[in-house]
Amino acid sequence: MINWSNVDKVAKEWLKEAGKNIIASFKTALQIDTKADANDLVTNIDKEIEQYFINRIRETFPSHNILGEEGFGDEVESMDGVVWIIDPVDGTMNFVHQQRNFFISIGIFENGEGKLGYLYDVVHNELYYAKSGEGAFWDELRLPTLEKVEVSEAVIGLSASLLISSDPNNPFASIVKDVRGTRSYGSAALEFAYVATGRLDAYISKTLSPWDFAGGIIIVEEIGGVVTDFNGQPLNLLKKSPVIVAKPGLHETLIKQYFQVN
Ligand code: 2AM
Ligand code: CA
Ligand code: CA
Ligand code: CA
Repeated sequence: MINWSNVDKVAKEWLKEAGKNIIASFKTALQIDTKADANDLVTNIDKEIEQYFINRIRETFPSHNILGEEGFGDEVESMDGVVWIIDPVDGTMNFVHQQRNFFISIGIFENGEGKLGYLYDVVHNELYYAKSGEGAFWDELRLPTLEKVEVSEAVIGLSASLLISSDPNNPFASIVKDVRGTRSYGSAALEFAYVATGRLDAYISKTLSPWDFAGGIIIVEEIGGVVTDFNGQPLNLLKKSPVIVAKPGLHETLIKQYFQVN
């Protein structure tokens, strides 16, 4: 039997420690590289923080598997057993350019079921987390269940790049016209935390990787939010996917009205 309270306790300690290390790095020179394209950044801090978590997890829970964005973890091919999915810095461009609006994201799963989710706003020292079946929290504050909202009253997060399209029926352009407002924060983890706290009613992204949504999905689903791909199908925790995360009702309407048009 896994002592989840103990896993939760140490995960929180490690998050705080990692956060302190990131803040301390603001005073040092960053080493910035690119990955898939010129806008896809990675720094020495992304790598160091991922390695920090992996070292701690391996010495404390040697049987657990780890999937990390920067590739220092295991080659995870199945969700069997306990799997930690880690994004050491979500919003690396924000980290590099703004020194804010970046999060650490961790989701811990047992046989594919979300058990513990963490989204850590390092700069504000605010932790959003959920223990499956026991609620979701913003530090000590329990987050209420998410309520339904109409499209016309919704404020949603999406990237401006979704609007660059020659398609006259671009669903994202229609959504932008119909909602109350849009915001672009550049960190999927932040946007999941904002949906969880009601600061956003929905967040839409064309491609996210497992480490972008693993922590967030556990928190948002714990309080009745809905997370799927654009067809309304559940996300595969080991694959890249389009993602729509929203309050109940709004999620169904967005899928039906904008993505399931024949
Ligand atoms: P990252 O900063 O950890 O890479 C930016 O819009 C959001 O999308 C961030 O959460 C970012 O995570 C994620 N993202 C996913 N794939 C990306 C890519 N190829 N380039 C930049 N950001 C990406
Ligand atoms: Ca990245
Ligand atoms: Ca990410
Ligand atoms: Ca990252």
